[in-house]
Amino acid sequence: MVERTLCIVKPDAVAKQSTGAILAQVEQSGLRLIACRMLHLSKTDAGRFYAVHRERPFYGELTDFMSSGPIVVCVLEGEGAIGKWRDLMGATDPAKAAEGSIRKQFGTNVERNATHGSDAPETARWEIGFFFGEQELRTE
Ligand code: 3AN
Repeated sequence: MVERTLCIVKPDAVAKQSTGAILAQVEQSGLRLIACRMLHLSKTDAGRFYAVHRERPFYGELTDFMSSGPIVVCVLEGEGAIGKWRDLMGATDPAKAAEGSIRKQFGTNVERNATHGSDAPETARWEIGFFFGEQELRTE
């Protein structure tokens, strides 16, 4: 099934000038970039985006980090895009991520792990709608 998923290049990877290298690997994997934008989240917006994690002990640090600098948000499309992008990213903790995965190559630790990817079709829809309007997602 052709799916869409949200990809975020997080502040650590943008600051290290790794955005281009990461997006090149995304395109080489066969996933298609259908929308892309750089922006700087406020702490409030980072809190809204990660609201599902608000009870977790790392919520404050995570939202501080995600609002600490610019991010690049992209929508990826392709056959099984949600799982494919998560496989390409690797495990949440870069130390445990597979060799060659994005988080292994570009991540530092469980918080500064270079990228985000949606984990299911409903979350993908919600996360894409958080950043993009219909006009930006048109492919014809
Ligand atoms: P994933 O992004 O791989 O789906 P989740 O959903 O467990 O991982 O966590 C959401 C985000 O919260 C992760 N991308 C990560 O940056 C951050 N996070 C997870 N665990 C921790 C932790 N122990 N300390 C700091 N940040 C964390």
